[in-house]
Amino acid sequence: MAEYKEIDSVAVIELKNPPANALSKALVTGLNNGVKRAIDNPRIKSIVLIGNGQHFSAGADITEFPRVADVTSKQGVSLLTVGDVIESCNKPVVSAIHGVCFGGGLEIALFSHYRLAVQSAKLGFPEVSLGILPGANGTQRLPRVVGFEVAMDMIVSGKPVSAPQALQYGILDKIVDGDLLTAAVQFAKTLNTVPHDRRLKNVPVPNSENANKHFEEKLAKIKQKQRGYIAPINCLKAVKASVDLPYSEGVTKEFQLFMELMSSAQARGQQYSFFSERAATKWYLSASKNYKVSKDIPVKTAGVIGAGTMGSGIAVSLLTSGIPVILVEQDSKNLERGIELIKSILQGGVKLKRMTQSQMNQILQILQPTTKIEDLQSVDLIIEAVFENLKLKQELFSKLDKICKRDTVLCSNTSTLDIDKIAKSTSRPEKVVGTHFFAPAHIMPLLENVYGNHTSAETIATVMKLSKKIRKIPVLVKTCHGFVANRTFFEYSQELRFVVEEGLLPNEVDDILEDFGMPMGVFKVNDLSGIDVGWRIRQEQAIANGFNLTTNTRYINGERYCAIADKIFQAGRYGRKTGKGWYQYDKPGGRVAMVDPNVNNIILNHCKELGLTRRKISTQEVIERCMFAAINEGFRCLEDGIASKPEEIDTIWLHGFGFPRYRGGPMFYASQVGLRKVYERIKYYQKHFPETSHWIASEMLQRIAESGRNVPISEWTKFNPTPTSSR
Ligand code: 3H9
Repeated sequence: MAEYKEIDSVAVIELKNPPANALSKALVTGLNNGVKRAIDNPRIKSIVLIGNGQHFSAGADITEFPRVADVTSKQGVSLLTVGDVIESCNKPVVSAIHGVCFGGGLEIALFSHYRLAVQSAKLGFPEVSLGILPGANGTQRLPRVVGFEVAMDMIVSGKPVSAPQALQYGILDKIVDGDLLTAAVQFAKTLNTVPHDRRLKNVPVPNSENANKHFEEKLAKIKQKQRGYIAPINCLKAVKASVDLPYSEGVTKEFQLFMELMSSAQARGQQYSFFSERAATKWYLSASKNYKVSKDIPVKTAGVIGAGTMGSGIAVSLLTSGIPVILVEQDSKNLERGIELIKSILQGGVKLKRMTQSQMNQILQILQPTTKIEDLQSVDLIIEAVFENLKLKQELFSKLDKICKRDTVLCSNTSTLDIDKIAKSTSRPEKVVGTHFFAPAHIMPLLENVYGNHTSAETIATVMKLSKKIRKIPVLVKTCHGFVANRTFFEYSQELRFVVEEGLLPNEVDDILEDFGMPMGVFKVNDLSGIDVGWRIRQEQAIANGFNLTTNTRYINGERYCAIADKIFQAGRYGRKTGKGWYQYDKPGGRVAMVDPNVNNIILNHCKELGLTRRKISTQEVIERCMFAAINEGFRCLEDGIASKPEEIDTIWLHGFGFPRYRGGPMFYASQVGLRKVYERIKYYQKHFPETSHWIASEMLQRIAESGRNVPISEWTKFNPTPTSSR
């Protein structure tokens, strides 16, 4: 776990816990033993700590977090006890850093007396994203090196800094070229004693004159931008303690704030999110088709068809990851508009200093706009982003099948359509796959990849690998109407439209959702995505299923239907782009949503026409109805084999819909409410709303709820009554 060796008068202790040298109890104990061994050996004059493999250390072992006492224990060996041993050691200790040096790893480095790194190393405290704070004195030590303001920014944001930046801040003493171990040993040999100020607890926090002002400003920002999150606030308070209190009291304050977070439901949700994002990328169809054994086709060139908002965003994601793109539009006018859109997105990146003007120019050089679809004949992969219409997509895929080389992967950015129906129009269904991006495609992190009955493992491996390359969080699901994202979101939003039909106004519903932690209420989301888009999807579906949808429709095949959204569409209110939708906006394309009495009149008239008596609806009812409807549909996705584990559904909601990370995702939220209660309430709503089939409880949910025990989320799929594959 920690390997000890001696090079001349230098003891080298290598942190070894692949893949990221997480500081498990065993590794910390090994480190402690190694340092003590070096202290006890009179031949040893100095000590080097270094990481084995790709990183110095990714910090404390998060898998051990459920046992809070282990992480924080002042008895036995913890990060704090080994830190004290390192800091008080009279032989100079040098941390030699490469890869990442995060969290507890950086705390170990800050207990050390000197820090060296290679140019490519990254250093930071990402604890805030796990719902905690750097609890091994990181909040008291970092400010003593970099000052209050920088420490506050690093710890509250959780963002790492590069080695050159760390050198500038004084976190590093030196950046070394060549072999890190050789350089560190050489450096360690030049050291004899540990100067007083090399033990950070002896040093005051520099540049702290304006700490009160910075603290207040940051607190206001957190309350506005990270509404509902408690970890950033405790991080901020802990860093402030480094200025307000002597070291020994500061660490006590840090401990108290750390424990508050560690035992919070938010930390459980955020840590679950960390692991569920990783679990979601591990796809498995069978023993010979899964993420471990299936090989991808390298994507060196790509095509994007459709230069609208989605197509342009997709092209930007590919281009900024270094993949040359051939962008196809049907005519030069639309093509020109797409190029302008791409330029304006890139220009935004330049403005935000995410790239330089010359980097932007280089990116544009690998963009090849064209109106000739034949230009796509030799690309490795194509993403189609045309209108959401099955016939149109089938025609396009049939054409691509004839034009493109045999191993080109054909992807559709459909958000609802069955991939098998699209694949059917080609002679290569094994190469057809869904890549469902979320708007704006260059910003939203989720990529819902969709496999059909004929999609090959190689094609799946290709899009999963590509997703990571273009910095997306991929989730693989099976084809069906709406896949997981839109299937579950549909029930959520439909239930909220019913709530409006029964008594609340759109802004009242949105306020409740935003208080729950959603970044935007559902009606604001509708306005952003376009009321006309939703209307068109509903019309398409109605036509496909052979019925006529009008503003008088109340039931579809006996199912309750709410036509208010269609009435909003009929009133010419298409959302933000027209300056009015569920809300009134300051201007077309504007962002400031205001309540519009005209919308309220449409709703009230709708109810009057139908003879509906409006009523007061509680916050609890709103949350239960939208969340439990989505959760029940989530269980059905598991039953149908559309999703293979709850973590996939949660990752989709976290990164596709901005579900609050501290709640983990809807399925995790259900586990926190308790599945027994969720099930009981679903049965209650079914009794009250028998004409809505999404209240028929999923059999899987029922089985778990009636099992009489608190089944952990990792075991839910064992209760699936209809496991459809071996995934
Ligand atoms: C902390 O330090 C608290 C202290 O301040 C105070 C305590 C008192 N623990 O992401 P990847 C696993 S809190 C356990 O797929 P990449 C990860 O689950 C800690 N496991 O690869 C995955 O496992 P699997 C603060 C960890 O190359 C595998 O490593 N630190 C840990 O894209 C590969 O990970 C953080 O928050 C861990 N700390 O990225 C850092 N870290 O293969 C969190 C990773 O079974 N980690 N694993 O799915 C990261 O940011 C990224 O994982 C890292 C590698 C950049 C390291």
